[in-house]
Amino acid sequence: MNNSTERKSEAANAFAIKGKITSCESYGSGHINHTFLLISEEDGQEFSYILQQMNQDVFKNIEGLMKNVEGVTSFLRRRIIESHGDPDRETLNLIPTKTGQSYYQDTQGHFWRVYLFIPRATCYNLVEKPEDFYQSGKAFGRFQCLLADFPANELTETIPDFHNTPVRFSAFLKAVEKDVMGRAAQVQKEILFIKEREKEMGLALSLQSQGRLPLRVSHNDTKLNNIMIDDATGQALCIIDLDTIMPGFSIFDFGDSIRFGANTAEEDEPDLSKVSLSLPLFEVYTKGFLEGCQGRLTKTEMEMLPYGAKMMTLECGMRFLTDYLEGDVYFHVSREAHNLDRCRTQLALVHDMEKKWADMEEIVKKYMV
Ligand code: ADP
Ligand code: GN1
Ligand code: MG
Repeated sequence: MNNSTERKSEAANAFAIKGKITSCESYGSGHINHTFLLISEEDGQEFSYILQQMNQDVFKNIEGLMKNVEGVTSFLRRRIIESHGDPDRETLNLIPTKTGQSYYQDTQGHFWRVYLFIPRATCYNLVEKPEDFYQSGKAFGRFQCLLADFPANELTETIPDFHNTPVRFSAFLKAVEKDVMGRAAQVQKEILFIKEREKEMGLALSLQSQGRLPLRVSHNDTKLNNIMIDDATGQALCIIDLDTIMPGFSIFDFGDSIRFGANTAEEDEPDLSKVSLSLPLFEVYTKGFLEGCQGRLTKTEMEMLPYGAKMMTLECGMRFLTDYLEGDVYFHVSREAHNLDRCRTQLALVHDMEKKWADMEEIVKKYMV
C-alpha cells in the first residue's frame, strides 16, 4: 500500500460506516477537495458513501467550516422532514466518526469527512436539457430563501474576501508582478483584458456600502456540478459543496451559475469558438431563480443580476490566470496549461456577455416581479 492508500484507508475506517469496505476510488470533478466513492458491504447488501479529504490550503479553519456544514445540513434536514421530503437525498448528511465527531484528522494531520452517497442522481458539467438548468435556478433561489431564516451570525467566514473582486484583482496584479513561473509574457492579452475592466470590479461593494445591496446568507459556489439532478424525475434534488456558505451577495450566487451553466462550452474547453453565452439558458435560469427566490430580492438586486453574471465570470477568469501565473497551486489541474484554458474560456464568455448586454437586461426585466 502506498502512502495515500494508507491514509485513505485510515480515514475511512475512522467513520461509523456500515459493514466492511470493499472499494474506495476517486470520484467526481471538483477542483478543490479530494473526493472518493466509498463502498462497503454487509450481509450481501452494499452501502455507498462519499469520503472527502478537505483542502487545508484553501480552507484554513476546518473546525469552523465543519460547524457551518453541520449547522446548515441539520437545519435543512429539519425543513425537509417538515415538508415531507426525503432527508437522505434532498440534503447532504454527514456520517460521524466512531467517536461521534463530524470530521477526522488523520495521523499526518489531514482532515476528512464522510457523507451519505446520494444515489440515482447526477451532477452535470454541461447543461444537457434546458429544463435541468431551469430546475437548478429554482433550487438555488429556493435555497437562498430557505437560508434567509438561518442565523447568519453563526456562520464562520470560511474564506475571507471570497467574492471580493477588488481584493482578487490585487492578488492577480501581485502574481503578474512576481511572475514566479515566467509565464506572464505569453498571457499579455489576457492580462490587459482584465486590467481594462478594473473600474467595474468594485460596484457591488460600493452599492453595499450605500445600503443598496443587502448581504445575505449565500452558497458562493453555485456552479451546475454542485447540484444533483434526480435521474428519475429530472428535478433538482440536492445542493452540495457547502464549504463556502457564508454571508455574500445574491447576485453572485446567480452569476456563478450563469458563468458555468449558460456557457455553451465546458469551463476548460480549449476551442474558444465553442464558448458563448446562451441567451435561452440565461433566460430559463433567470426565470427559475426569480421564481425560487419568491419575491425576496430587492429591485436593485434584480437589476444587478447581469452584472453579477459578468463579475463572477471575470473574477473566475482572473483567479484561473492568477493560479496559472503562480504555478497551479490552488485549482486541481490535469493537463499542461489547464488553468490558462480555463481563464481563456471565462474571458471569452465575458466578451460575449458584453455583446449581449442589452438582451440580458431585457430578459431580467421580463421576469422581475
Ligand atoms: P469540490 O469542492 O472539490 O468541488 P464537491 O463537494 O463538490 O467537492 O464534490 C465533488 C463531486 O463529488 C461532486 O461534483 C459530485 O459529483 C460528487 N459528490 C459530492 N458529494 C456527493 C454525495 N453526497 N453524493 C453523491 N455524489 C457526491
Ligand atoms: C472551485 O470546489 P469547486 O470545484 O466546486 C472554487 C470556485 C470556482 C470553481 C471554478 C472553494 O469550485 O470558487 O468558481 O472552482 N471553489 C473554491 O470551477 O475556491
Ligand atoms: Mg464542487
